Amino acid sequence: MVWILEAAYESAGSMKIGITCYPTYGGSGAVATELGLELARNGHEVHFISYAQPFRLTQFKDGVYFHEVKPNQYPLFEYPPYSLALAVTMHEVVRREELDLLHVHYALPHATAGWIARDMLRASGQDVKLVTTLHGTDITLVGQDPSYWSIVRFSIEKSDRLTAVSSWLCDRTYQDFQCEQSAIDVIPNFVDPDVYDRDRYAGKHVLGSPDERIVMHISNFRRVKRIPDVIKIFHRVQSELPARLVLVGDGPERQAAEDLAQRLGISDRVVILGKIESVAELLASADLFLLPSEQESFGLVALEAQASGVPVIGSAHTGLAEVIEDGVTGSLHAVGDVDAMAEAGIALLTDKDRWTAASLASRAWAVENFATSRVVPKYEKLYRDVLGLSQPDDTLGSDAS
Ligand code: GMT
Repeated sequence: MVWILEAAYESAGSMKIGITCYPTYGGSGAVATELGLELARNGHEVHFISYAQPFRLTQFKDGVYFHEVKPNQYPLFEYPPYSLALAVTMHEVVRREELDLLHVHYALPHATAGWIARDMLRASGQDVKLVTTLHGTDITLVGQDPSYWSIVRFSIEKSDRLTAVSSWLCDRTYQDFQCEQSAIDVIPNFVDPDVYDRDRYAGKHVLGSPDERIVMHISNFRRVKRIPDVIKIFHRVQSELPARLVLVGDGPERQAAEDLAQRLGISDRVVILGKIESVAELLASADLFLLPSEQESFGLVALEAQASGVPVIGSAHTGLAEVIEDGVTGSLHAVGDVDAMAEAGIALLTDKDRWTAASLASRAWAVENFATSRVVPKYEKLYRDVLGLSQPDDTLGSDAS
């Protein structure tokens, strides 16, 4: 589907940007979509290119277009070559819409398809710049698989600019791919404080009864999230106070979560809501958020929780250390240390003053450091830089690097 806007798009300083991301439930698709929507609000023209409409792109927005990639199913193909079909659609859209740059989210295979599209364009005398944002497992897990490592390295090196969502991920990219560290800009993920706002939904007890503390976890239920640890932490918490665990999302570990809750005898305390696209109202009902992941390059949902005034307990030595102010907006513990995580949770939930201080600090920290209006201009600055355009006088100084 293509959304066509009749009016000619002409405004000073505006850019035409193609965005490719995974459209499915997940942080990288959420960030890419929120970025595109904010860029459009800032007067740029944005073209999403993917195999399905991104899950957070739910309605028509002025200046926003969606181009569906349709890989042909031919009986010879056991695996239809999506990356090639994506490259062809990128090439077509850049030519037809005269895009200035392609911004791809998650290196595999998006940076590779972007590189092919850019080279095809160059062969016909047209140019487009390629910006790749590294999100996490494209570098740390999937990117390390021998069947992908060399193409991920090659593709990120061929990008005109690279960004990583945390310094932790930047360092990992350098270590795991021996890329030039200085070549990567760290631009953190961001949150809209007007949407993720506890006060906005105040008084709405959408979950549980008022005397119960709501402990929440939201993810795509992959192994890296350590869902059994979430259940074990909650098991200890609910033995000390009336509490309910609300799990949002779906994925391969969901059944194991249900089984473990059953074995521990806490099934009646655990609610599994499945996939929910807008989680702001749910987060506003939560008292504590758990993210005990094996690794986490950023943890967008931890940021959304904090903006909603929800302290977060997470894993130390991951990108969460840049997102959670340890001991202030929540706490960080060694991966797998469910006892320490449970104790920290109980300490917060049983001390009203302590919880209130952590909740207010969480909100303030998220708004001051990660508000959309602070972070998105860093991408705009980077785009202008790579395109050799002058910067408006009032953009952020040099802190996009
Ligand atoms: O890398 C992934 O696991 C997928 C990706 C996603 O699409 O959800 O998650 C990563 O990107 C998010 C957005 O930048 C980050 O908030 C997540 O921390 C990161 N996941 C991991 O590092 C496990």
